[in-house]
Amino acid sequence: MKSLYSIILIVLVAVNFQVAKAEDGYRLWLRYDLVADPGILKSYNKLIKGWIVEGDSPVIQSAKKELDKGLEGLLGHKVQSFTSPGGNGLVIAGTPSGSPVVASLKLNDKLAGLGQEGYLIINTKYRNKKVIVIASNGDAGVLYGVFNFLRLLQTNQPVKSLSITSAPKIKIRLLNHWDNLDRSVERGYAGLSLWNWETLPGKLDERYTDYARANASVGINGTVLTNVNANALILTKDYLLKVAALADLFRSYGTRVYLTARFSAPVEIGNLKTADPLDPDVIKWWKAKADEIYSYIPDFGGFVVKANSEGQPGPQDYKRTHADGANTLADAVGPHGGIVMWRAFVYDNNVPDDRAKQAYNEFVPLDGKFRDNVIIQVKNGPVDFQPREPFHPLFGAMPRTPIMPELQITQEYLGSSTHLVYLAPLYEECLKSDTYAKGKGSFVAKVIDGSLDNHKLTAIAGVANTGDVRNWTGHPVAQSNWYAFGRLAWDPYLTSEMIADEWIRMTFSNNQETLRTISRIMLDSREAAVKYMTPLGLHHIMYSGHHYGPGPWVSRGRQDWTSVYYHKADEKGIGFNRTSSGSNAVGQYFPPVRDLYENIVTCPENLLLWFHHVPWDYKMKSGRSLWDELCYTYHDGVKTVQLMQNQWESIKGFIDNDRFETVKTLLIRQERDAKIWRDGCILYFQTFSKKPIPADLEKPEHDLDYYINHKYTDIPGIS
Ligand code: BDP
Repeated sequence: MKSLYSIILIVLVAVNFQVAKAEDGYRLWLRYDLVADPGILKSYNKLIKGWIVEGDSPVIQSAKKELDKGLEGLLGHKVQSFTSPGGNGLVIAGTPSGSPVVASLKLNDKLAGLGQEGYLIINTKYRNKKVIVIASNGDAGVLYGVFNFLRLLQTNQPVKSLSITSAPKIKIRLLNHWDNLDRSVERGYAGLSLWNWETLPGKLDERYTDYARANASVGINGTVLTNVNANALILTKDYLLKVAALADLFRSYGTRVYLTARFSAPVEIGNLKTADPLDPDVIKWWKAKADEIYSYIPDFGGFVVKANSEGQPGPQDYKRTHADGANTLADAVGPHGGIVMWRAFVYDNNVPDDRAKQAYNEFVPLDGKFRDNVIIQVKNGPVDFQPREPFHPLFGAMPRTPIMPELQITQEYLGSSTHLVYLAPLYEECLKSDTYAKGKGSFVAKVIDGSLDNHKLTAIAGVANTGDVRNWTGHPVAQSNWYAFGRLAWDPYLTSEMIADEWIRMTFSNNQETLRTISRIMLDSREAAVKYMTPLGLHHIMYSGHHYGPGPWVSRGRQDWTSVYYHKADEKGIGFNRTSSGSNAVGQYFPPVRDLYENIVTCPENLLLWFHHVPWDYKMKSGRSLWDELCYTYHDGVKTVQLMQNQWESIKGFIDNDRFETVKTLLIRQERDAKIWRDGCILYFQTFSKKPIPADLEKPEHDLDYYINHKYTDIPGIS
């Protein structure tokens, strides 16, 4: 009998082991597996004997659940919860108002200035016993503190003498979902929308909770559920009740819900004859709609609006300005505490001399004309989420108006969910750009955290890369872009290296060699993509139907949707002259940035063709001609992908096989596609330069026609 039990036990343990080892990526960076290093595990077990979290609010309940789950997984056994403190080694979490124990620690001085979301984590003594305290002024801060504490354990940091204070530098930190009501996702490459409108409000999928947990773990506190190309139906009662069900759930993780508003909604669902923002009936309609929304969702965050852009309706249809439009909506949600995020990604039906200038031209004259609860949402660069763009000239140029950046997490122009591209360096490049708006040190990060122009309303948005595929983002490493966005939204001064380090430790392993290798791959990946797609400042040369592969030859249709409009290659040279002798887009930047870009000698080479039309035999800093440099840079990009493949191979056996094989397979495709980009572009540009590809470089495998006609059969969302 005994041996039968032993066999059953062994089988159970083995099955368990298998389950623990199977890594489908669903758990993201919140895996909470047993701490692998025995010494570190021992030290944690010595220091952590139990926990006590006082308070009853839904957010505090979430904090309790997370701490319980996290500690059990990481320490390998259930860690006892207490109702009153007594012994050594308790983790105490709460607010002074909700937790008598935290109140008795008299932390008010230390908590002052941390707001409702900031927190501190310290080792201290309670009635002479050693404890770890996670305290905040607000419940959300307690939850964020708990996640930070668990992160310390997940990343194997010492927790013996903690003295952490952390508070978000940006108030509203949002994911923007470009999700449609039929569950398709615009520029989504990870399956269907997370929001199952069909089964809402009745069924609350477990995924909604895990989504909210993931967001809260990095401090994301808002989610815009719907596509910027909006459908007015979302503002009808039936849909609003579904939204309310999500809002109720997300609230317990400190997350507010926002929606996109279709400007013509008063006509489409309100039966009005006009959507003119100054029409009294339209004003009344928006107010009533806002009142209705707040009756279902008392903490509704507000609206995101894409107006008069790419065919979307807007105030200009009625000869009104963006400010008129934004203010009408702002007046409707304002009394309830809501905001309007009005997008500056605009371009009308008349093709401008330079699309890159349009947002600045339309918005700068409106500075100071928006209500206090309006914030202007500006893409990181002046064209459209390209692999590399200079920072948007609107940053710093509207001092009397709050400005928020919109970053793209989904990899629309960066290989969708097939290419491994870690985006933190792209975000960081923008955030750390110096606008010189108020002299040296006027970084984009300072514009958006409100410190440069003294704004209280601050926000940041990332276009989400999530979907209903099991691992949320398709490519396992694409999860890091969601993570990195959240971390930078909390603190735009963090570095890509730090963020990658945390994410790899939590997602893959704390093993030094593995960590170093994955980190190297990730940190090199964005530059590699720029090099094999759009080197030296080239941009918008992707295929037109999908944005996955190359299409420098695209020349038909609306001019500013073609590639030839942007690269302007001819027998003389290549690049868009945006200097004072061209479109003068450089004039939208403050000096000395303007002068830096204006001068071909000082213009950074990685933006050269963004700002200059450059002769093919222009001598580059390397001593090579522009043509040769272009060829070498394209080749460098492919070489980096090959190096990434070798590096990945070296960690075989050090991480789970599932994710190892998935990434390996995707890297093979990435190499293939990088070559398609490289060879397609080089062959096409060669028809203008009429110069040979340098002799030491690998020759293209096919002729230009092959690349022009290439069809992908294995890329999500592309057929
Ligand atoms: C472009 C996308 C398009 C979006 C648009 C936007 O291709 O799908 O609707 O941005 O941001 O990059 O409005």
